[in-house]
Amino acid sequence: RDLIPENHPRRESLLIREKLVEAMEKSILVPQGLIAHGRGECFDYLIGEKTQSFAEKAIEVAAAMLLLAKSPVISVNGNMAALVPEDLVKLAEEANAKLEVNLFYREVKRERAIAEVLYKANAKEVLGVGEDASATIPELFSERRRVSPRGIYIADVVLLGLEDGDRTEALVKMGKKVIAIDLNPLSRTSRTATVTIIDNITRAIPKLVLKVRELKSKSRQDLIQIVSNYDNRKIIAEALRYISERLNQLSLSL
Ligand code: PTJ
Repeated sequence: RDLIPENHPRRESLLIREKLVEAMEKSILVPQGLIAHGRGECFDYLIGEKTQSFAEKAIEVAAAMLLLAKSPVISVNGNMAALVPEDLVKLAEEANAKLEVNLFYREVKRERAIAEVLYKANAKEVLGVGEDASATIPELFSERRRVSPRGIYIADVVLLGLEDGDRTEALVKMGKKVIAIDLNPLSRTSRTATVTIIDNITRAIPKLVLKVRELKSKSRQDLIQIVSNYDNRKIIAEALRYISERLNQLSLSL
């Protein structure tokens, strides 16, 4: 951290890397999480490291969907806990959602470390730790299949970030609505989710908190209206077009 100069043009991005390395040292993050983040950084470059309009639209729909849900759950993995623990807790509070630890590389030590980070950030309850993850998502073979019977198992809306495609597919097959935050518009998660926020979790989660707060005053009818005309394929197509047009512009300006 001390080795990163104050005026380094990419200081913020480098500090995020430091956060991830620290989280890895505390067993919150797996080394594979660093690699996943690197892939994300590359896509973030391509979208200009800003929340673009395709993400703003998805954030609005996601906020309305969370407010309309009966049992919304925020699924937390190592990368999310390392980067945005306070905002995840705020989001859970604002949207009246539960927080559940769900890991691809599941280990009790990691589950506990992640729950501890969330409790430190003022979480009231964290599901999915140890014996609590006693229910099983059908047709899923990774450790992500183990979920809380009080949380993801009975949820109607699940928000997740940095995910492998298998669980998203399995959750959708169970009839759940899935809100995914993924910088890669081409990933299976992005293409399978009900709503895909193509943005960095470090920007998307705080923006989602604000949007939920803003939409809370709307009527149920207004919220249904926001959700009803949404087409996720259009959002993904918009992101891909944005990237290709941006690269085209950049190639002309060299
Ligand atoms: O903590 P665990 O055990 O659950 O493991 C988590 C990882 C991330 C290691 C695991 O889920 C994994 O291997 O994920 P993938 O299949 O690499 O997918 C991660 C996706 O998240 C990729 O499409 C990345 O582009 C994207 N991504 C990476 N960093 C960010 C991101 N999306 C949003 N914000 C980011 N900061």
